[in-house]
Amino acid sequence: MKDTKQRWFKDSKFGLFIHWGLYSLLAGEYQGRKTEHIAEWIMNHLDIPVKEYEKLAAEFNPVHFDAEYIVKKAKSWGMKYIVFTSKHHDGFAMYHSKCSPYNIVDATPFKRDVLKELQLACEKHDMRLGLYYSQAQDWHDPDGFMALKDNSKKNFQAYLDRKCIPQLKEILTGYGKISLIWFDTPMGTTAEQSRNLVSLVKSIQPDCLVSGRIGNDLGDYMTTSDNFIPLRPYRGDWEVPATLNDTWGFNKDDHNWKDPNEVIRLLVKINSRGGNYLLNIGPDALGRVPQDSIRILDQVGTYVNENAGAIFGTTVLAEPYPYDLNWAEFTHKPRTLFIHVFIGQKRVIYLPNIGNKVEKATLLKTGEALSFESQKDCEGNSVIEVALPSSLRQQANYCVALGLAEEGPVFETIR
Ligand code: JFZ
Repeated sequence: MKDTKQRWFKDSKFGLFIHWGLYSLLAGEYQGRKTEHIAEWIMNHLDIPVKEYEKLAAEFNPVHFDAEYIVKKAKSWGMKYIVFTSKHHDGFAMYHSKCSPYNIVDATPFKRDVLKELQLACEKHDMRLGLYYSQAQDWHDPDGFMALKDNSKKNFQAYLDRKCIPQLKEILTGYGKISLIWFDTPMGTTAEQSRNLVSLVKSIQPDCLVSGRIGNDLGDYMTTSDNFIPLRPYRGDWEVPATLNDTWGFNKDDHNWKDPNEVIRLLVKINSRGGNYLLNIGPDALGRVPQDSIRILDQVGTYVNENAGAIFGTTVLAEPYPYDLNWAEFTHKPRTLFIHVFIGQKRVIYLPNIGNKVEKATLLKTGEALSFESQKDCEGNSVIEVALPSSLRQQANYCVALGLAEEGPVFETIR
């Protein structure tokens, strides 16, 4: 079982992923050709030669980047940690690296160490900072792996020694407390190489977590496949990395934004199963966060703030609710069941198989008491019915808290 043994990770529930790099400048299109894939992979998918891609650095001048704005926004959305791409597969360091001039300070007209800015903003606003670092794929270094290409002639260890390890040392020593390193796509990394990278991280910052994608079954917690949620409660600590549209890095043509209500539901679903939701934004070439991302996350944040008590500090139910519902998700604290309702037009909440004695029902965001009845249905199963005030009938996305008499099981199994 993967266990971070760290309270902050278990309690976080919601974090912000930031994919930002030279690819953001291309925004999904290079010399009139568009990528059909995730935008940060454009160099690979469109076969842009290193010497060509490198030239992007000279144009990278994201004057609107504002670390404090992003951190304050994340805080306002209820997020507890940020994971920033310090180096993605393209090999470009988004901080002032001393071991590779291919970095945002030395290679761009911008010359600002955005990681330093992010660190300071996180410290100022009490936000945890984690760093994505692409340890295996590096499309800039001749010995770094590149997916979908021939890697057979590469000396991967030489790349690790020359770039990956020195850069990890830099990001773990120069930017304050780093709460986690988000390794990714381990590809051909051997078990020994993975173990060595983990040891390196822990030797510099013992409390720094390592993501599941270090490979070889290592890592402090499980990272699901992108945008995928385990069906059953997964024992141990885990996280779902997810997008708001269909790309991580900015793509000007991707308007397939998720409905904010769907995002709220995904968050609660993931939390109810014990996971954290690491939700992505992809700033553009000028460092601006897409307005659609802000719009969606502002709405999600409203739900999170109004119902924080039903999200943070919740624990996974020993037994999930035995029926598949299309209108609700449940979270739980000792002696309290939270019913998150996601569809409108409901007159009552009718739930069979509540085994525990219900003592009270309240609308969480206002504290308003709701009338309810506990009965037996014709088959002898316990049923609870909560009356919803007419003011709620047009609404979706609210949470009803049921106070329970006992700490024991909440639900009855289906007999
Ligand atoms: C990886 C990256 O390649 C991608 O650019 C992005 O950073 C994302 C968060 O992580 O993408 C993956 C990695 C693994 C799987 C899918 C996408 N996987 O195992 O299914």
